[in-house]
Amino acid sequence: MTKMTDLQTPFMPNWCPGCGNMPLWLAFKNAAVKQGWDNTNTAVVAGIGCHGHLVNFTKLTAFEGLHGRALPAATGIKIANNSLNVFVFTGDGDCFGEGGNHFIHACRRNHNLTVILHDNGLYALTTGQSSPITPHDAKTKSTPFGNPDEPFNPLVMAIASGATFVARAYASNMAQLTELMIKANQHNGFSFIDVLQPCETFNKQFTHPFFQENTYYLEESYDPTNREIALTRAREFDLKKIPLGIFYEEKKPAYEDQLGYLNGEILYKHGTQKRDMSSLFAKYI
Ligand SMILES: Cc1ncc(C[n+]2csc(CCOP(=O)(O)OP(=O)(O)O)c2C)c(N)n1
Repeated sequence: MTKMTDLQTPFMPNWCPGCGNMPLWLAFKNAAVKQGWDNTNTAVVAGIGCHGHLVNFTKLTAFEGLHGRALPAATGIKIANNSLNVFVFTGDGDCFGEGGNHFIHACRRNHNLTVILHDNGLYALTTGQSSPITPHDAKTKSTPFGNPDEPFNPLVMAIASGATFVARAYASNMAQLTELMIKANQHNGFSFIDVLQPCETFNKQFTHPFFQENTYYLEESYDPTNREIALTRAREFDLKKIPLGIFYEEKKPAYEDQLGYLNGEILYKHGTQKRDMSSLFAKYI
């Protein structure tokens, strides 16, 4: 059983007032308490950015590496110990800018990871430059005359690249986000939640009122098993009517299930054969 106090560290969040990281973090901790995630069974990996501070405020086994490189670190952790729940907390800059290449391949390989995108539509920690998710024409610190780039659609990227659980949420709908995080974690394979969140300080477009007015949940009758329909619904992001919910779900073996040499064992416990390498080294040294 995990208690809220078990997840506490000596550090208090230093996010700006109103930051969407706060409800996202609380939703995650609520999920951890419900599911019994603790530092013996769960690892969290974060990218670099305001979102990455989450690992300092959450007492779970954690790793924060280089900007954009959360996914390769998480992939290594999961392959080494397939019994762990592995969560990746990443920003829209971290995931699709610096880490874009890692994202498409982690989706393609269907690694059994739960990836949570803190989607505030810009680079927050470095004070508000455009990211690959910033809408076309948006004025940011690095695009004062309007963004000339076209943005990626995170859900379309995930579905097209091979992710097998793809969802969108709004950070302040905490109860729904908690349930979604639990479902995403229970999914066997690459699960991705695009969490829309405001950056009150630098993003004057994506505010709390904006998300409250312009988001709605996919219909109860929506069938997430059809990839073509999922792609069509994912493209519905027209800033006036943004659907939330589970867009796509596919049952398929995860990468880690297919490592035949492990015979179902955990890699770090797998018997290591000691080999004498001295004659090989002697050839080169
Ligand atoms: C390789 C590299 N490039 C750039 C930076 C500078 N940098 C640090 S955080 C950051 C922006 C992070 O934005 P995002 O991933 O969207 O996270 P947020 O701060 O919005 O949570 C950048 C560009 C860096 N640390 N490393």
